[in-house]
Amino acid sequence: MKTNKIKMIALILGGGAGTRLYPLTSQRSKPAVPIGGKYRLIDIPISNCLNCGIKRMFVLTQYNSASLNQHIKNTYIFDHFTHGFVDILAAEQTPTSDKWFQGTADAVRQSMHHLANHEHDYVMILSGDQLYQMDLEELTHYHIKQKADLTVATIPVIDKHAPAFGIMKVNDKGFIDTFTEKPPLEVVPEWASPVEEKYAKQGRHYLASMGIYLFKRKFLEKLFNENPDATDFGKEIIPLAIEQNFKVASYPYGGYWEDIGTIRSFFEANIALTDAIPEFNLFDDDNVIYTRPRLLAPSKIFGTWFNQAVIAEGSIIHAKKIERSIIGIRSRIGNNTEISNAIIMGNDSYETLDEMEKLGNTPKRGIGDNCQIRNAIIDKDVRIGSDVIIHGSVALGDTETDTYCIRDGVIVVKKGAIITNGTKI
Ligand code: ADQ
Ligand code: ADP
Repeated sequence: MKTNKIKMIALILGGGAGTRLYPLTSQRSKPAVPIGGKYRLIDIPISNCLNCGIKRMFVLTQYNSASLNQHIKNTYIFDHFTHGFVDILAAEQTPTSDKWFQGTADAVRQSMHHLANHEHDYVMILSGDQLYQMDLEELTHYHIKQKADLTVATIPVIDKHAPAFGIMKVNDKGFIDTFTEKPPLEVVPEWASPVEEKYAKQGRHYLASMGIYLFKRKFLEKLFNENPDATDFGKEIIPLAIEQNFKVASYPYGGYWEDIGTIRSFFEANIALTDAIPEFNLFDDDNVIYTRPRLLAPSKIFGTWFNQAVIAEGSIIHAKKIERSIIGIRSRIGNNTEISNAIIMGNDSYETLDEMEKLGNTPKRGIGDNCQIRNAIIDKDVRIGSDVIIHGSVALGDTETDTYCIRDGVIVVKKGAIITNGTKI
């Protein structure tokens, strides 16, 4: 592919503190959060890059975790003809800095010295918590055609969503004239732009930055050198580049794109994968989503009624009914249990029959008999006993206990939690 000849390095912003995805991020870094039953968040941007011929990537994360390391090391293995790599750069103490990444631009700035060893003319910056399949090669050709210093991928959004994004105005040559990071709702109407009719009909009058940036290497270095205090792309770097009259292009994108940075959006994006024809397509030979090959056994099912369910491999399911749910790898679900609108992340390993015998009153790993689970996320390695009811609902306020959290009506059972027989949440 042509992008191979274009000397490009991709940096994937793997997450700040990860507080918005808590408790899924309490024991792992954000890129390692499981999604779609068998993938991890980081697989999405990495697969996007690989499908577009970008084979050199750094994942920038606030803190490293064993599971992230293991996943990357065991999944993204390149042969010596490819010269590809996926390396994790965690915030680190250096002789000049003892601080964590202070923001997105600071994360990139602190990582620049690692890039210096690799020949490159362009730096692609991607976000680690978005679900989308974009042709990054087309974006690159657009950037080159426009002779831009920086290109920002842009999507039209409705007024209510605009305050969550960087909003811009673009001139008829495709360059960004003005940019405001997360405008308050009152001023949003001032930022309306002429958009294609199909977007106008949906009320999507506002051009939002997708947090996907393509920089000329020299330009990025210049911006960092001249603005040593800038720590964030949206708040500082992008507006500064526009103010200083550099060529900042907008690359219009119209496909599926979902920010999955909060529990609610993460939950909905996962459940949407159970639709008959989901907007995010996992069944596409040309856009494979890569993940760790685990060589698990096929799943075994005993009389369960399924509707819109995504079932990962290695599972043993006796349940009565499973609907609009994601069932993750190595899940074990007991008799007569009903699950709907739920994400069951599965298990990291199996319990042997011997181990199960020694458990006494502790429930087995997985979900027991006669349970009802709805509007919930069950993290990995959870032990749910029998006759347990877990019903998430928007009527429930946000709360936290040792074993679960409620966020925007979704009950999230924490990794490794033990929920005893008869519990009702
Ligand atoms: P936000 O998504 O609010 O806005 P931010 O929370 O800073 O921006 O995160 C961008 C990406 O970088 C996320 O993947 C996040 O996890 C990661 N990240 C954040 N801080 C980090 C850090 N210190 N170290 C490593 N990674 C970090 C941005 C832009 C907006 C744009 C939206 C689109 O600022 O202009 O509209 O993205 O989602
Ligand atoms: P997560 O990020 O999902 O919380 P972990 O940090 O627990 O994941 O690590 C998951 C990895 O650890 C998996 O690759 C799994 O193979 C391995 N693992 C965890 N527990 C065990 C175990 N008891 N035996 C073998 N492998 C395990």
